[in-house]
Amino acid sequence: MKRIVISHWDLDGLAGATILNMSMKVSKTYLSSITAIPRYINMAIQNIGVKGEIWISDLNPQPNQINELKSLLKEAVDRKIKIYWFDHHEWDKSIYDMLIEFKDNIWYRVDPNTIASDLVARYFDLTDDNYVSKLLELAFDDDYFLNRYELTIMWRRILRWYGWPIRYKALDSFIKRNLKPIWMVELYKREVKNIYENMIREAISRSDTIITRQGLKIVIFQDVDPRIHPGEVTYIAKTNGLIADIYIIRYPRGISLRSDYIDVSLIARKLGGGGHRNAAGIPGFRDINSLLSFIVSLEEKRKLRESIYLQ
Ligand SMILES: [Mn+2]
Repeated sequence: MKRIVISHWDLDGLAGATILNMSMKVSKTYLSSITAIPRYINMAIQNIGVKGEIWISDLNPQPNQINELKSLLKEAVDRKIKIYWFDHHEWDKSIYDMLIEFKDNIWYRVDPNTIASDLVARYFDLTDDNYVSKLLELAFDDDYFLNRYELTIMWRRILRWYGWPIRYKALDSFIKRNLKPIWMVELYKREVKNIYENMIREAISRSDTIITRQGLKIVIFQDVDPRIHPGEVTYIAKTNGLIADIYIIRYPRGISLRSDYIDVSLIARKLGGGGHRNAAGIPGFRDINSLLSFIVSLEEKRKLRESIYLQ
């Protein structure tokens, strides 16, 4: 029986994929982005053939992928392939509704109060394992943007900077229980650190500030290089006194939304994306004007104010 892992490529995703590889015999691991979920599920199904398992971690299915996912799940049922899915992003209700008819074939655990790799570790009862707890600490540090360790920042930047081959190389090091391989440290010092920090400063210098009629302050970072992490731009902007209610980071292939107290996942979900309350994204969406008018319409309906939360 073949077992395939599909996981996100960031630290939480890599940690989840690592724990799955440590806990079971895995024939193949695919690292994926949110938009590529259906493509990799399809590849996994073709690769397995008949009878097997697909384990997914740290990836949230998008409402616009529903039809594609539904036909893939039907194929998985026909081929006796069972799916296990761990995630910590908010899933749209339409996804849960679609999954009902597949309840014998798909097992999922979605808990926005933690990270996906923590759910995986708990499933395999590995949270007390020394190496696993270090891995989880790193993933928490990245996902909650605590930045307590320089190692977190190094990995976050390296994983964004170099793309797929380096992400697989990182996974390989993690599976070999090496969280700080020399190749990564050298690459970071030689090629990433300075250029990355310059790019963040440059993105901040080109930002636009908009204040809506109701007084909502929105900062837009236009055309940001995809290698720059949205949390880092926002974090450094805030440190420099650029304070806003909502931050919009516009990438060549999508938009990221950040806020300290407004539920931006509400905005993202309505426009075909998703995420968390204070960090969400809309893959493939770039139309700032319609995004702004949508935010204003929510604000006028007082939806955004109702979403304001205190932590
Ligand atoms: Mn992730």
